[in-house]
Amino acid sequence: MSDSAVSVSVSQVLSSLGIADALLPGAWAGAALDLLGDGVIESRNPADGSVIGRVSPCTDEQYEVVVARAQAQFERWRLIPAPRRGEIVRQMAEGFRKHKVALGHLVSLEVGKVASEGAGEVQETIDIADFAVGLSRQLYGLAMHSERPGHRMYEQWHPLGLISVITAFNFPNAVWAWNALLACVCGDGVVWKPSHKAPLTAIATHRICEEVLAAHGFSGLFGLVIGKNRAHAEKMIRDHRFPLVSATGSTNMGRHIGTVVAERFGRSLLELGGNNAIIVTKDADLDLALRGITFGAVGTAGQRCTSTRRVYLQESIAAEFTARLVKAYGQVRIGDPLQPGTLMGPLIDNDAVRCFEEAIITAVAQGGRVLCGGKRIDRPGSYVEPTIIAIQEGMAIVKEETFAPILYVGTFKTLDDAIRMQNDVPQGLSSSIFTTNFQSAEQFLSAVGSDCGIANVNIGTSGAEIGGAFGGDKETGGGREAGSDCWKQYMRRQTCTLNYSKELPLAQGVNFDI
Ligand code: UN1
Repeated sequence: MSDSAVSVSVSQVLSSLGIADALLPGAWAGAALDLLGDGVIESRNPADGSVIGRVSPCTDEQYEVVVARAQAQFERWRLIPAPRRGEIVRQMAEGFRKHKVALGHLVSLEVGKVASEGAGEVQETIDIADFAVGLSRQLYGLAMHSERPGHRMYEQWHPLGLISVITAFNFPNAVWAWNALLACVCGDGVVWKPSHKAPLTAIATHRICEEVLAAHGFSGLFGLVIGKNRAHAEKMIRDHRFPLVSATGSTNMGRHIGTVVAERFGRSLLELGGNNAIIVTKDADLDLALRGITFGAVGTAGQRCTSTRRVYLQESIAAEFTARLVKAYGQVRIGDPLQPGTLMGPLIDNDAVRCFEEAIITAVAQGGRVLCGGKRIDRPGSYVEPTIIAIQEGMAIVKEETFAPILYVGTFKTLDDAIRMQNDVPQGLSSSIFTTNFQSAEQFLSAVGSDCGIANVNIGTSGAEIGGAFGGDKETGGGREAGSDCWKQYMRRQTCTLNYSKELPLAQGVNFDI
């Protein structure tokens, strides 16, 4: 473990992002960074518990200003041709490229990701921005053949309106970008309620985009609403000005948001809990499996929705592979996220450490055996040991998502059993199999295989590229974000039928002649 000081200073990072000494205009930000003042939201570095910034939360009046401004700008923005909107998003991508290093460091300072993961997160934002630029010329609708003579039928996609984006601490930059940058080329406005645990990353991210928008006369098309508690989120989900609420967080949070938004016939796009498993068959390339599992379970200190939480090993390889896994865990360098070579940083805060400790106590009480780790690390900051727990079938805790580096390891006899156990949880986000057997791989990917939104072969459960649709079913919420055709959720579909004949034939052969 490394004890050396943070190699990158907070003030350097903030000043290179242009947010060190400036009070952000509340009119568009809805929050002011107030490094020396008495802002009530404290951003803390989870690596040592120090306060790295204070933010004044958005007031009710500011909320109104932010939403009204975004709404007014949306009404003009929707008339801008989509490829032109794409050009403006391209300029935002340039901003993210320019600030990639500093913004990545800020992510590390604020949420404890190791340096390459902080930079990787900003890269994910750049990737989705580039994707959105291409998409801005491909918002295609279908043309259909009408059953009536002299008629033409097609569908077209119009901007939807204002999108509310509610994000979690663990991807404080990229998950917003998945939503906002697609919504932007689709012609929408966006109001963002980030996690109060990562307000500085949100302010810096927002500022990069606001500069571009302001240069084109669209200042405020993106709004930012930072609050200490759930009050603003509660307001947003009830606010009819948001036809779509896109939210990332816990299943409990999503159940509440989904219900409230459905009641007013809004749409919700939910990306909730995951409980992702990796199956390793006896013929797998075990070196690959070892690396895939370690990154999936220990990377981001187990704080991704896609983190690997369960592993099922075929019986004949289980003992030896488990020993290798325990050995690999012993080699994980834990410490300051910005120190070169660190592989695992801290958890986000002390509450997360408590959840980690409680889950381990519960697992042991239910018959689990701690094979390594299991404790808080005695040093400043919210550090815990990456933990492996041998499980038996039927342990209730294994069906829950704990946002921490706890890996449950079980065994199986047949692939049918493994797939059944992998699916036997309420969540349905990501899943993997490590195998060199073609039939096992295809069975895992078949309609009776994995029930998750993401199913991988010889790749871990986390670290998806933006090109595919990201999300999962069951209690993961059913939403799909990022690539593929996810853009359709940010637009409204209109089916148009034109009659260019001199007759008025009715569909389905109905006669109604007067
Ligand atoms: C999340 O944890 O909410 O696939 C998002 C991954 C990342 C995104 C994770 N691309 O792990």
